[in-house]
Amino acid sequence: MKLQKAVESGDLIFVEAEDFPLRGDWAKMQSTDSSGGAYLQFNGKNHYKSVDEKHTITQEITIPQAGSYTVKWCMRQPSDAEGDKSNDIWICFADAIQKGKGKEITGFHKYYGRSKQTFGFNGSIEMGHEHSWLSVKFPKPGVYEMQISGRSELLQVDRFLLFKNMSADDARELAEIRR
Ligand SMILES: [Ca+2]
Repeated sequence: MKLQKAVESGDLIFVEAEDFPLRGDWAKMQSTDSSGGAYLQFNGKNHYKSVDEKHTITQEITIPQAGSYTVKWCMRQPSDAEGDKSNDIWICFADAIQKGKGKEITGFHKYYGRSKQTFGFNGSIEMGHEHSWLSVKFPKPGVYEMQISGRSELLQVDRFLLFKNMSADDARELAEIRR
């Protein structure tokens, strides 16, 4: 019931990665161990330096209430990847207010996590040499654009979670209930 309440109140929003329209070297993979039965995999080369428009995909998300949300994801690295390889994307919420370390930031940022074997709940941005959770403020209810772009090869994204009025541990717990 707690999960249903969080979703209905708009405090918790799930965005399945496989619902993004495919573009560039992103591929949809079917898998029973992922939420919604599928995930996205980036089959392109590494794009560590800058965002490549060819691999940028945009999804419209509906935000029921104004507010500031923390952005986490469930991701997985291929099992034979080195520890910090195949673990990141570029992310941008162009028409909302993005914040890292409490400061307003703009454009795309590196967004990363670490998890092997299973899809792990995590997600931070790197701004220069600083690391931070990503927070996004939506000034009013409505439809906003969420963009991701390929950064490291073979990275797997199951879904994103946007949440407010709860801790990350609460969000992780609710995410585990809704596989
Ligand atoms: Ca999924």
